[in-house]
Amino acid sequence: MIYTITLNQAIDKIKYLEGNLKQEQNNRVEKNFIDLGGKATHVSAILQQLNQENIALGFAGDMNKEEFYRGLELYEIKHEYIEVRNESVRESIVVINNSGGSYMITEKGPIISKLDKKKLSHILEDKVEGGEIIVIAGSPPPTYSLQDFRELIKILKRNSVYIACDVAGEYLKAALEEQVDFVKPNEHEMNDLYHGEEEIYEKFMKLSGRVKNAVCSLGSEGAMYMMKDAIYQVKPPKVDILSDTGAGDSFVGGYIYGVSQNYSTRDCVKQGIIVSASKVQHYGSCKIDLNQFNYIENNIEILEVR
Ligand code: TA6
Repeated sequence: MIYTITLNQAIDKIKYLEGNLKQEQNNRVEKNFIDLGGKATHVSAILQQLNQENIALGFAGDMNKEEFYRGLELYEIKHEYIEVRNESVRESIVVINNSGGSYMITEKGPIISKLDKKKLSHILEDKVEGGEIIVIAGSPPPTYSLQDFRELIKILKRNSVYIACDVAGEYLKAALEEQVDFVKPNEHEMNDLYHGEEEIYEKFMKLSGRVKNAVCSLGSEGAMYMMKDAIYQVKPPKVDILSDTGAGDSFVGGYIYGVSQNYSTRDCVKQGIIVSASKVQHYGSCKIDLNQFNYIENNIEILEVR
């Protein structure tokens, strides 16, 4: 089984503008979408669309749970979220310029009690078995400390499971120290991890020496991975980008699908690129279309960059 853990769930409110966002002006919305938010929940939505069984776990406020659950039903996601009483699932406002480019404005999220933290630990202790895959992704809520995060990983490591983490900042550092199996920083998160002036490739070589499987996502330029001392970049073909929101999460969904199918690292990265290049052709945060996969796969470029 694949479990996804979103510690801080979100609902995405996507506003596609008539023009480009301007300060001190009334920016008119041309199209309005509501979609599931939350990085690991997006992984669940992608796995569902790829017909790969999985269960979504995490915390979700109970005040607006109907709206959140509607999104889960839309993607037929099986879930066991812990409902946080008298708190709301946070909103992530995504503003998309008419001529491309987007802005994301995300709320902090709920206060998680010690009791609710324990509930998640018990679910994982009861459910997770050896050989399974766990994806933890997204920013934890304000009261979910680094120590809580480390303890969560330690519980998972008691079973020989594959732990994938798509987290940033201090949580990424903690994930590396706790020796998870997979991380996927983007360029910004790589530069946050390694402050020096060296090339992104040099930084990626350092990262690859600290974790079994590392990918650095490069937006529309694809993603890079390391294999036998060489660094490869997997580049998608140019496609019409409607929204890049959730592209990184979709990459993780495709990569994890590859892991579940025992693909090679190269093919896991390719699967991630195919899925994310489909996602950006949709306004929604985690919508893909399998009919787009063939064109993308037949026009992917794999370059040895180091
Ligand atoms: O990566 C896109 C996205 O998942 C948005 O859909 C929004 O939910 C946001 O990121 C949540 O990110 P965070 O890091 O705050 O968990």
